[in-house]
Amino acid sequence: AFVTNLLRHPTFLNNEYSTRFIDETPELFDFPEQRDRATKILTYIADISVNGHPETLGRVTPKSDLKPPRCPELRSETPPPGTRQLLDEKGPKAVADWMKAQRQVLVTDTTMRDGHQSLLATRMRSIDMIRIARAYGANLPQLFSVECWGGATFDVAYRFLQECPWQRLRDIRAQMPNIMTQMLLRASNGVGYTNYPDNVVQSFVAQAAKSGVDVFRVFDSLNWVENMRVAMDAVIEAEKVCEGTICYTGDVLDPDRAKYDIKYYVGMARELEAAGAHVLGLKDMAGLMKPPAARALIAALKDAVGLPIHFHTHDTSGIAAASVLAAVEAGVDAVDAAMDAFSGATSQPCLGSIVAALAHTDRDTGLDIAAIREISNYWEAVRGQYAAFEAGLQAPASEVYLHEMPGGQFTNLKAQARSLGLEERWHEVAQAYADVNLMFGDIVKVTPSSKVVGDMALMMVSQNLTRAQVEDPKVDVSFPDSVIDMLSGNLGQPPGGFPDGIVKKVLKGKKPSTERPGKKLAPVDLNAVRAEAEAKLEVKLDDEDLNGYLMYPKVFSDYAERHKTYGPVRSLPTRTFFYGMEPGEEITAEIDPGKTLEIRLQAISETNDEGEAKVFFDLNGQPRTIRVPDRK
Ligand code: BTN
Ligand code: 3PY
Ligand code: ZN
Repeated sequence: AFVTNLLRHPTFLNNEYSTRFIDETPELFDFPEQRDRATKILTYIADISVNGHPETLGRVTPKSDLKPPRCPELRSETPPPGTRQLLDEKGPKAVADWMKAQRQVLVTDTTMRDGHQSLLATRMRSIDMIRIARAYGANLPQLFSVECWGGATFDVAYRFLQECPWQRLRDIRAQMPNIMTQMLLRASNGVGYTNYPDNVVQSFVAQAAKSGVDVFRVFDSLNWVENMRVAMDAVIEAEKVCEGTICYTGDVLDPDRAKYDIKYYVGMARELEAAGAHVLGLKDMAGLMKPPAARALIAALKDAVGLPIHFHTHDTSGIAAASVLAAVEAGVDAVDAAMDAFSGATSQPCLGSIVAALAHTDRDTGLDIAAIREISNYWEAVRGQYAAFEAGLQAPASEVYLHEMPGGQFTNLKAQARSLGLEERWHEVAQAYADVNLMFGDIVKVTPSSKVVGDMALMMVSQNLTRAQVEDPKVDVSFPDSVIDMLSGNLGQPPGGFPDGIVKKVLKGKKPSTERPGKKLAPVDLNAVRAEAEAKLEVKLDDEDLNGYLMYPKVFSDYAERHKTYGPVRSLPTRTFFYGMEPGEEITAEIDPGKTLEIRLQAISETNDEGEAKVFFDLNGQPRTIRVPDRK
């Protein structure tokens, strides 16, 4: 192994070594660990090749003639300075001033976060993002930001992809040093589904800033600004861009939905400005903002606050690009879009088309449409690898105006409905979702409040309960835990509070809390938790690990346990990760910069009497055999 390391070392290969090379090159000696990690990866490949991946079994398989994703040529060797340099040199307030001073519409690319969250159940792996990040920096340096972190991507990375979300962030940041990275943060709910103690939220934000997040889009799932302050203050403290965000629901032009009228949103915008936001986010998570509403609301917000406005929407209805263009006419400063191949339906509207529509106008984005096409071609090939996770909308659906489900929830809830045998009754689920919303007092529905509404809707359809029955004090109903939790006040307060009748019924007369949930949660002793978790998992936890554990103790622990067995599987090609290898196939996996494993699967034996199969590999020229249980 030492000789292999020596012969492969770039310094040695380039004839640049001196007599002290061996003494000065400690990595020549780390073969035991490399061998260990290689064995782990081979164990993973062997297992998946024999048994299949539990997540893709029985699902659509990628086309066999799929072309591998190819990165475009870089248009510049060193990435031209962009928004990241502005933030680092002049700070977040300067970023906000610059945004307002621009005529050009600023564009955020959401492909690496909301795009795949809304189309592929959040299953995109880090390797597919990191590979293209350099091309973003070199070829699209005018982008305002790249949304690539937070929301559901955090727990899905640990839970389903067996990889570290923090490492993803650091790697994207390193490859794309000139464009601001952006994350979605659920305020006091962090990147989870529950309200965390204040110091956990603060620690998480500080770590995210340190690991590479530049823009924090902070929202609250009930639009309660009071519950956003801890997170917003932490972002401001870290000197990153605090995008204080309004979640849009209802229809500002519909007199029957007067609860969420222009006055309501203007009031919230003023509160966010007073709370110190640098940018005002307008988050239309379900894609409800029709073009005339966008025109009216954005004009009103521009009038009311001095902050630049950043508009986010979803194309579920098929009309989102028109809303974006209406927002642009009304003077919006920045908009979100997904790269063409990851756009449309429950995702964001199409980035290339928006850029083309604005070209040669006074609000031209300045983005290179050919560069966009090339990057989108890369994404097209990437998307093909994830065919198993496509669950999408076949056509635009105005039904979204009925149910108001967030784009990121839609496919998820549909899958949940399927698993309960309710697939055929999807339109009833949609109607129930709408009914539950009104029963809860017409609330904002976005993670985590959207999950609560979804849980209740599924329960009603599966038990054939109507809204009237659920509200009837004489009908006995056993409510989902998430409903009890929300109506107890544990996610905070919606505008106007929850209706008394339903609260009484759900809580059986117990008094709900109307205080900020974080106020009564004791601070967590971070060092004690770290020591405890290290002892339990028998691994050292760095600060990133600790913050992952604090958000998701069980999910992180399971990840850490699997990591001991399977090692750095993040470095495997996506096809291998989900489908294993065929005899005769060869792949490479870069487990560390410059440390590449060349893996060839030679053969798979018959399963023996003990139920084990042998998988024969060639690893960097050496034969290796791995035995795995055949669980088929
Ligand atoms: C998951 O549990 O769904 C995702 C993580 C992968 C778990 C690995 S895949 C190989 C082995 N076989 C299993 O059934 N689980 C582990
Ligand atoms: C999330 O919180 O993950 C969302 O995408 C909300 O829209
Ligand atoms: Zn979204």
